[in-house]
Amino acid sequence: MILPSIQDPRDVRALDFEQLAELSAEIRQCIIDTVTTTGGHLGSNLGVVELTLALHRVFESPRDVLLWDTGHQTYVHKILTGRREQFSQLRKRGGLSGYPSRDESEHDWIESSHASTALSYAHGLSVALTLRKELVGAGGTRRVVAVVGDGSLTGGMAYEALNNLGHANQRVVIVLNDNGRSYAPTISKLSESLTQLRLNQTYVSTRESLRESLRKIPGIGRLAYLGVHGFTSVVREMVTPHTFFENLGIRYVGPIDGHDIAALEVALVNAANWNGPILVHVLTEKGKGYAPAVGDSLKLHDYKLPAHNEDDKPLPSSYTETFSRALLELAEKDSRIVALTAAMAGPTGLLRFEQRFPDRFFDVGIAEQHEMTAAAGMAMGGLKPVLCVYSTFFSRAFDQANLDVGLLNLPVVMVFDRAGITGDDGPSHHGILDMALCLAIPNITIFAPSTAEEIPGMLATALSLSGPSALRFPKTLPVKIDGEIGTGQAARVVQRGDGSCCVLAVGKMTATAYAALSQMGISRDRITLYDVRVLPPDPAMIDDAVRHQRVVTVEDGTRHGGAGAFMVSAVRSRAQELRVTFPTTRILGVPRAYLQHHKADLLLSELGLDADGLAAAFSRALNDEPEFARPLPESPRPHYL
Ligand SMILES: Cc1ncc(C[n+]2csc(CCOP(=O)(O)OP(=O)(O)O)c2C)c(N)n1
Repeated sequence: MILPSIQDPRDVRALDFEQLAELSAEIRQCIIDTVTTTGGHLGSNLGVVELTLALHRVFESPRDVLLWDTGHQTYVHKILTGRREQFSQLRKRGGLSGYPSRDESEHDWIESSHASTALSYAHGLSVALTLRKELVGAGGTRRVVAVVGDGSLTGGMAYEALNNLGHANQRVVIVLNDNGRSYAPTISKLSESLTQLRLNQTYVSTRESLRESLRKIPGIGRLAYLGVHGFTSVVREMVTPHTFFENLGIRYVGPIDGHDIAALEVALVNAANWNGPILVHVLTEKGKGYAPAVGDSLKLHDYKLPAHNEDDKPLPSSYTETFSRALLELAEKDSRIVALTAAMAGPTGLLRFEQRFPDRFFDVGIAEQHEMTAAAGMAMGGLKPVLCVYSTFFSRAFDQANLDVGLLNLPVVMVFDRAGITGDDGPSHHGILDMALCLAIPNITIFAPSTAEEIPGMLATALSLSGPSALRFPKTLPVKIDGEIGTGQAARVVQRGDGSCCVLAVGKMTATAYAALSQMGISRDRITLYDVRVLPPDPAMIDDAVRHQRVVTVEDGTRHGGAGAFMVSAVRSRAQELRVTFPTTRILGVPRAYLQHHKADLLLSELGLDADGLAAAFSRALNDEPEFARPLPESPRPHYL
């Protein structure tokens, strides 16, 4: 075994190619063993084993800055940078994050995990190192390297950065890790032409004959035989990707076999010496070495533990699945309904729609901003667009939702899956801002189903509106609550109390609040519980809340500027209008903090947002005891260059 001796990237520089092949196999096994028990990005990481080894052999991290776009493909990097022993604790509380983390290692620079940012960070860091006279060629010896997937290259930010890097001639090595896929095959013309290059028989045979002739030249040896310059100049004349990048001012090299460490090293060494931005196009196989991943196009990306929810095939009763079926049913009856996704058709429940209505389904690439404004255009043209996105990625498209959709009052239905605290993926993936962001859009109607059964009616109502709407639901499996399903935009009384306290619960927190009441003995009779269902809130509910002595709001999003704050403000305004005494108010929700990775249920319980926590909070409210402040999780971020 070689792997146990790898404590630091320097250790891999000492190995020969035979040992590297052995190490690659060991790393793959380690990743398979771990990820099939912890869940995580299996396919993406198995594809970059050799690439990561080559990068750490050619560049000297952390002196050279290695940036990983999205960061879901950094397991090998973690294993090589002193974290092998903690790797079994991947995505577990107190264990390694599933993304790069500055808290974990000085080898990790960025941790955004929303795609398409690395090239912009690279530009900024390269500028900073230039001004500090530390960049190679600018008086120093350091380099900036950004690895970006072909999927992440479909995002607008990546193009903005390419444009800027090329124009500024800023010295950065860009490694395009092209496996032809994001979750599903990558949707972009550029990707298509990259794929053609991969499949181009003339190119392949030319490359082979070139390799053969090089091999035969005495004294040149393996490096020249693998040298990129020779055959890329031939390729350059034949196929298009280089023109795309070079017209932007970025030197193009490739494509290089991403599983051939020697070839990668030659290409990277050459690129490191290029005085300007240069892109090394590397072909990798997603899921390499794990047959079930290679064979399954959708599971390839993300390995979900069977005990949880196999995301791409949602369980029959999940919110996503209920939405998926409801959309299909409505779309059968109304041909104006179209659906959009930003490269996540499977996880957002659109596969069925795509199959049934291929002409009405649009995968726009990892491009949420464009997705939103494209939906606006479709609505303007008389269609009824349903735009599906994870709650966390909606933040990307806020400006477009506000000004391109909202300002024009266009009937776009935005569907936010994975709303609320999501868990294992950590701070960047919690869906805790969508409510606060949407409430800032003056004319939007937001539907928050408390149970999956609410979804079909809410979706139908949303599609009947003449302006924008949002439907937000969580990943967790739904629960049932007593009583009828709500209708239209009305709130729903779940339980009527004696006027002491009115609890206004949003979405899935209604069930938690209901469970809390059952723990409260006779004091539960003092509480009225509402399933808020829609925001801005039902005026009848606010009128009723005003007549209570106390109002407590509960949500699984930020409590600052979220649904609770909005409803409390409505209660106060109404009390003023009616000239009655304000009820005392409390807002329960997610504090202002970056919440680290942990199981969603456990995070909610730490925040006092489980049934026990809510029962205690309701009792404190009834007794007029102060709500105690919970210590906020710290998120220290070291700064280094
Ligand atoms: C803004 C944004 N939207 C969606 C996602 C979800 N997501 C995570 S990885 C991924 C696919 C990335 O594809 P690629 O960059 O080609 O990497 P690969 O996994 O194929 O190596 C997507 C869509 C994200 N991280 N960020």
